[in-house]
Amino acid sequence: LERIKKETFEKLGLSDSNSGVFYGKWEKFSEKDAITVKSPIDGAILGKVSVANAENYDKTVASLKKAFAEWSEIPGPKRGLLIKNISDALSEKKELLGRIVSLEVGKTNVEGQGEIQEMIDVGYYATGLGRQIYGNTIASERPEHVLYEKFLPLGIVGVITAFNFPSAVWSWNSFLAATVGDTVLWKPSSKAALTSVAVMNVIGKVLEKENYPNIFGLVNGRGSSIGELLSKDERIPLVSFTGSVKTGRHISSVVSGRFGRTILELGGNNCAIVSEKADMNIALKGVGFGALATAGQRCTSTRRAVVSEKIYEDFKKRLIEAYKKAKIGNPLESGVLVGPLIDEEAVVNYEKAIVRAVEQGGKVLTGGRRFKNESKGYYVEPTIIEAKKGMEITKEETFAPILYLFKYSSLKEAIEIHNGVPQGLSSAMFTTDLREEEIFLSSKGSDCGIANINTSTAGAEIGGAFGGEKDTGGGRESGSDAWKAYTRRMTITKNYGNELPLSQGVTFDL
Ligand code: UN1
Repeated sequence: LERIKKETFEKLGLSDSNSGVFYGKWEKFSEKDAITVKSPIDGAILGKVSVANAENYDKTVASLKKAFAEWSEIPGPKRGLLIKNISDALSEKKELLGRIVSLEVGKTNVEGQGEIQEMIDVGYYATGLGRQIYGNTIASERPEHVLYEKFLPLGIVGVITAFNFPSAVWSWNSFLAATVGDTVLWKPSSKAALTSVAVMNVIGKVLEKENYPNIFGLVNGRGSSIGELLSKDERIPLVSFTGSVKTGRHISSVVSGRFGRTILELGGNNCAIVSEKADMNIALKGVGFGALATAGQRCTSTRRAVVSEKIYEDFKKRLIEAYKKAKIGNPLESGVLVGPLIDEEAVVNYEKAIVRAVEQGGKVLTGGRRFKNESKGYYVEPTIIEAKKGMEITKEETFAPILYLFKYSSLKEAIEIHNGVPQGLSSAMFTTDLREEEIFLSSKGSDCGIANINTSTAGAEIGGAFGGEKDTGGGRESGSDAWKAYTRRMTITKNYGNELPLSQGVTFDL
């Protein structure tokens, strides 16, 4: 690990002490309150990242405000081309950046690479968007009038990200926001500070080479102080937040109190319904991937499986077998499917959830304990718990590989269990029956923002809009027309006639 770290750090321009504040140039490293980044793989210190203070926070926002004046004037297709150059640069460094993600947050090698690929994908999507920032032309009720709309840049967009997708979720927001003409202030999770520095290092060089103003600012921080400054900041008309329901609720009230806008991507408690008409192999793989990938630390992780009573015992047996085969350990080793949790606190939360599940009548079918190996990393055994309907713990999101298994006898009951939680991000149904599938996708079915048939709740592509309902917060990011959220819509009525006819038949003889 030491060797991998050394090589990756060198090639990405990282050191033991890194500045975590960027406003066109890097602020000097400061020891005060610096974040000490530990690798969850073995608990070893990777390096330090300094944090922003009120003064350089302000400097960063001021630089973004200045940049906005210039950047928003540049034509969309040109802005898109800059994002293309950024994506090209990220592609060149993909392997190294993916490795930093693995070292810092414990993703397996392929998942670390996938994370960077997700940034590259959304970057190329944004490049095309640069030529497709369009509004509608609407039939006017008045003669010789044109009614149409434009989507104009909004200003500075604040993006607060979580540790589990430390760069991809930032890029969903930032690349779209920049393409529509905004500038972006990034406040990363203090658990993923190094990744933010590595990414901004690559991007900063492209901005400099292309001679564009500084459109991306970075302010690392610990605790809530920087997030709080950002939420209250009148200069930031939109705040996109990914994280817990509790923090999201707070940010939402602060930002809406000043009539700012938010995009919220909060908790998920995603469920897969497995019908007796499912293709069993696909269902096992789909549920297994959803529950185990990123050690159950995705917003889209499968946390509940509701299985038809007709196949319940068979499915259960085979899923347990699959779990027992899944290799746990150093995520950079080939063949490992389940890496560590992010930190000790996450392990404790996992243990507490299991104790509560058992108290509430759940039965541990496999796993349930901290996973011991020779390293000091934060490993746990992937766990399946047979659950009873209504168990309180199954309504919460525990960021760990814990899967609750339920049995159903009718589709109506399955959907009731499926929807019976406060969150509404992702969902899945495994079936080959057209009727069941369409019910699941109808207004009587899944109440989530994302629904999947015969594929996992996790692993959404960037082309669709990403986000969910209820406590998930209602925001949409990434593909489809999610870009509109980063703009202000202007409705335009133009009279090219020689009279002044009024709408709704009103006359006004002045
Ligand atoms: C998240 O967990 O916040 O759909 C994002 C997925 C990934 C993104 C997850 N593409 O699993």
